[in-house]
Amino acid sequence: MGKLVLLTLLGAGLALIGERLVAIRRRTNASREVEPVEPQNCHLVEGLGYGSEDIDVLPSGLAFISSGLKYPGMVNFGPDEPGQIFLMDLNEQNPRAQVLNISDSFDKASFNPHGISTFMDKDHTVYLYVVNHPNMKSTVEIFKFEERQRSLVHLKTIQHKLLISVNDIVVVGPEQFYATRDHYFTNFFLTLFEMAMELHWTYVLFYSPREVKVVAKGFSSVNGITISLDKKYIYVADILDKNIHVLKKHDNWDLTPLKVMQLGTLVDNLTIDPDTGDILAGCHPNAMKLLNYNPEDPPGSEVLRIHNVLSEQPSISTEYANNGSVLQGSSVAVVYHGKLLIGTVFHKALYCVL
Ligand SMILES: [Ca+2]
Ligand SMILES: [Ca+2]
Repeated sequence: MGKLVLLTLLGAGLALIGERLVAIRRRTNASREVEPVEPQNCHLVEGLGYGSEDIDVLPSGLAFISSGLKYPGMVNFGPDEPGQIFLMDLNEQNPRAQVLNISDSFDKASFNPHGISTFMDKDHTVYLYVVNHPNMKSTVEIFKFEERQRSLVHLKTIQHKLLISVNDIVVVGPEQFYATRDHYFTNFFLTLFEMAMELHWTYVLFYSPREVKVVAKGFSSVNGITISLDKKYIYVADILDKNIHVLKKHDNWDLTPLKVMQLGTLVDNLTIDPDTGDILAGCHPNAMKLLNYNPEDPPGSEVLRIHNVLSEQPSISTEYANNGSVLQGSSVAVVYHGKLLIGTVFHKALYCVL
């Protein structure tokens, strides 16, 4: 009798594991190949070979780029050096990526930049907020941008017990931001369990010096976040559920769900076209290739544009798609008056004139 129970339990356990493995393959689009969509006028950006996970552009056309992310489960081809922030002026004919100096008061040796967001105050001073993972923890670093010196002055490190596994942020006021938590568990194997069991335990947080609160929850793995041009709506990507959530922002900073757009691809960071308000989404067409990296069959890249986001029927078009022969693991795309810049988790960056 004991043996029979044991065998039944073993069989049930194996069936569950098998079923979950199939679910992981489905969730990561493990058998998907992309159809190429490649604009004519593109070239790889010199000097940006080791990742450009997130990009944020000022209204003036200056683009900040976070580079050199080290993230559990993700390959890294860079030298064993700390991460950096680069700057590109998208007004230039042939924009170059230039590394920004960081003030000595900041611990540069453990700098591991991830999501970023810029903020301009009333006197036009520019601040760059950076999600940092020093020793795999999560902090938010506030820098002041010195345009003439092309440098960043470190002002403050923000830590909080709810700022865990932070992926991206969007700054909405001085020291006020929304942040996304992409995993519930911090242990790598437990995060795999979390993914396999399709737990929806991640959230969006609002942070201010006075108040820190969870403002939206129930996501599988919430990743990129940005704000609409009119500042009334917050857009967040749930990478494992392959969708973008539109949330209404209230005066007390609470968010309420408005709608969800399914995209069928694993959505990473989100940005806004300043001319149209469209969302640009950096996506992973096949995340299994990203997690299980094989140089013979590398992960591809995909950039989607969501038009008329707030209308009844938003439409979706593909701005860029490549099987990894040119660009691997696209995580973000920005547009600035007819120019397109695409960043990746650990690979190169591509600049196109549309
Ligand atoms: Ca961002
Ligand atoms: Ca991200």
